[in-house]
Amino acid sequence: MFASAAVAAALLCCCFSLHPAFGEECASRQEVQGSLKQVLKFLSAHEASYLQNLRNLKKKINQLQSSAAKQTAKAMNSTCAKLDAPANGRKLGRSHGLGHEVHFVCDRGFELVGPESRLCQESLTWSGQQPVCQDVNECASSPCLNGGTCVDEVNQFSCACARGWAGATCQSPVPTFFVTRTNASSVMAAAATLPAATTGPSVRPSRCTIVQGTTHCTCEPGYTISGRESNTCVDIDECEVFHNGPAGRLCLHTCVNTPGGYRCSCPAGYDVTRDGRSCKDIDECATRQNDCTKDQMCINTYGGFQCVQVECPKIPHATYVKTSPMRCERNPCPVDNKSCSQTPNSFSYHYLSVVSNLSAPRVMFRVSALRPVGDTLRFALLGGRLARRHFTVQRSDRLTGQLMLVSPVQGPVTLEADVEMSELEKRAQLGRYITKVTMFVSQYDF
Ligand SMILES: [Ca+2]
Ligand SMILES: [Ca+2]
Repeated sequence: MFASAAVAAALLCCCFSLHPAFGEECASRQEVQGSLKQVLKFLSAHEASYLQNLRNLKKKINQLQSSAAKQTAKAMNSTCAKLDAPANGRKLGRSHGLGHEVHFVCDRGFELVGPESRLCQESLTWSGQQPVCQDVNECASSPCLNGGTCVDEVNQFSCACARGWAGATCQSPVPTFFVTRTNASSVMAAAATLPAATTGPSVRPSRCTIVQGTTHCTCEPGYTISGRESNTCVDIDECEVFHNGPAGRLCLHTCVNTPGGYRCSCPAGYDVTRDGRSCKDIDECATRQNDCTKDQMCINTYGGFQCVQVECPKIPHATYVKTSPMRCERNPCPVDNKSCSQTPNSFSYHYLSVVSNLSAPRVMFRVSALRPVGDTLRFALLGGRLARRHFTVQRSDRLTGQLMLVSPVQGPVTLEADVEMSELEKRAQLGRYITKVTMFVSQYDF
């Protein structure tokens, strides 16, 4: 401002000097030159300061630019340290980059202790603590009765029963066998005079003691008094004695009597449980005891396993492409091709493993529309007579249909049911989605 005012004053003086009429009032030529010189000097100083300011500004902008570039490079290369999945669990999310989150889930029978997810923070450290998958303590409810000790196992428990009790939860008393006799003298000799032929693993001598003139003869556990003189003990056939007793079956599958005891055996594909009475399916898929190829999926079933391979259906007017191991989606239809647009939009595949004779009715599977379009959803059961004999499809809420088992099934058998979900808008079909459910029913009730 000051500079432009000075220049204007100088120019005015100049102008007046060029008009002789004002000659006397105007400054002399020398004075004008002096003024102009001063103005030029002033302008040069101002120019220098202006240029200096520009240089400073440019420098600052450069600094800002390079620091922003550094930040970007840092953000692009920045990752948090690799995180491991917890033992007996999984980690979801592979990116360890700044701002990314990973999630944790535990295998069946384990519960997560710690945060469900962790975030890669700006400090390039993960938020929170690493969670652990803790074995769910099935013993927490004290399931073992009559002084039994509970042993927590993965996904189950077993009971170590106190003496005199048996059963999965030590619920059954083990009877003790003894007789009381009064003829003391002959009993004491009994063990020594047993004929050799009657001894063996199933026949043992009894043990008798006299208490206040009364003789008590007892046998080892698993044996009972026998013989005219109560001088022998014979093996108890527990399989016979406890056959369908009040405490239930002694063995879930087959009972094998042994001298002084018994054991339970299980069919192929099962292991005897730790309590010795039940059978537990062997998970061939988890233990690599299967021969499925790498293109196939191993489905564990009760008493066995199945290798399955999802192949997209071949139906007229449409082609399908596999979008995940268990799902096929229709390729886009040509415009105005009604035959194509009426074919199902997708096929999803699900495999269920169940035991024989499951009680019915029972919900086996649910199909839901996540983001429905249109005004109506319709659910229906497709499939043959066998499917209709055992299944029905019901709606459980506005967006969900459920496949119900309506009658118990005796295996071994494989049942298939197709659940169709249709989306409609003013009765016009917008889309059809088929869920193919395959149910592997085992031979046994376990
Ligand atoms: Ca026995
Ligand atoms: Ca199995």
